Amino acid sequence: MIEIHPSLRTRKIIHFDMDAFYASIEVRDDPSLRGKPVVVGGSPQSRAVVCTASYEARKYGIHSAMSCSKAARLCPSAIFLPLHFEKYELASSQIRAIFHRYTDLVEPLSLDEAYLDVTHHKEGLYAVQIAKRIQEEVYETTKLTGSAGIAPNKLLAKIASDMRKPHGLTVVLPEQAAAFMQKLPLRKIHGIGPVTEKRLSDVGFITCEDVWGFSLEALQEKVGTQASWLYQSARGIDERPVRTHWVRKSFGQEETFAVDTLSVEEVTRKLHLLSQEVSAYLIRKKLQAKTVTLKVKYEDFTLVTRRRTLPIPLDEATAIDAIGLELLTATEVGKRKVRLLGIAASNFSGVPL
Ligand code: TTP
Ligand code: MG
Repeated sequence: MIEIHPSLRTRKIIHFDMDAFYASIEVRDDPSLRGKPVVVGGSPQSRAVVCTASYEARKYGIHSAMSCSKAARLCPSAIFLPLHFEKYELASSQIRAIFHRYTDLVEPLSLDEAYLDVTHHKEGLYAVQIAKRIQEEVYETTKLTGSAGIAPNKLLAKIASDMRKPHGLTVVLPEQAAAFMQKLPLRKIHGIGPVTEKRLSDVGFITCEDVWGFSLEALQEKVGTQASWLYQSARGIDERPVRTHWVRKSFGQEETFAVDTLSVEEVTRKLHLLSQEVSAYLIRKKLQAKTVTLKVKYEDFTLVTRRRTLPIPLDEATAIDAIGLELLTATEVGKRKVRLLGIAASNFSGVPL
């Protein structure tokens, strides 16, 4: 008899995610693009990056965040399109209105995806029926397809929605949670990015199953403060509620240089401007931040961040700028060409979390 964690018995969560969202919208609006490799983001002659690519383009190895010039090398016949945010925002608001027909508990994650808590549905529909209806209504309204994951929590639902794209539907029942996670790479857990993945693989953790043999105490020795979260996530346990109101936890601005630069002066000038924008936001929102994070992307796309937390919260541009300058000295700016610079404020005081 397998033991099922009690939290897996209490809720029904859907994660809904549109398929190749920006690209599908462009194809819908220009049927001559159908079946072709389409890349949305900008021109391969510019320094634009890929925002998304149609599934036909993905077969060539093209993916989000790759430079458009590289995408063009991988697939010379690809069609490159600029962004049309008004269209994406319209489709996004249409799908959100459909979600709200079924539950008030909707947590959007981005323009094209959301968690829905459908535990208490007014008409008593099963979660799978709701997900199917949403797929149908989304298609009728927008002529776009989306995929759904249905599970007892957000962690499982998010992984599930990605398993049968496009237009897929994947259900994970409470008794399947552990087996569903078992063979998955830890990287599939929302929140484990490349850096954490590397840190975990360095201590021998590649799949969820690798974590199972360790007690919480033993995990603490290996991964420190992340132990409890990892212990639970690797078993498919996640008790986070679906949150309808997000409190912003950080605000940052970043910019790509027109040409990669070695000039400290140019980077400093940009930092000055970005600090002013971040400060203006904080002041407008009556927020003060204790942590400032500097982000530098070098010409080879390697990314470093440098962070400082202060005893006293701040919002002034000169203060943010000064910390940014100090953090710059801990990078290789001036020695390596810089592609992008960013500065962010976080750890706000005076806001309820
Ligand atoms: P995703 O849901 O990650 O991707 P997708 O909808 O294009 O494809 P999939 O079928 O795999 O879900 O992101 C939604 C949209 O957000 C995407 O269409 C474009 C935008 N986006 C970016 O602008 N930059 C990025 O790096 C990513 C990942 C997405
Ligand atoms: Mg998507």
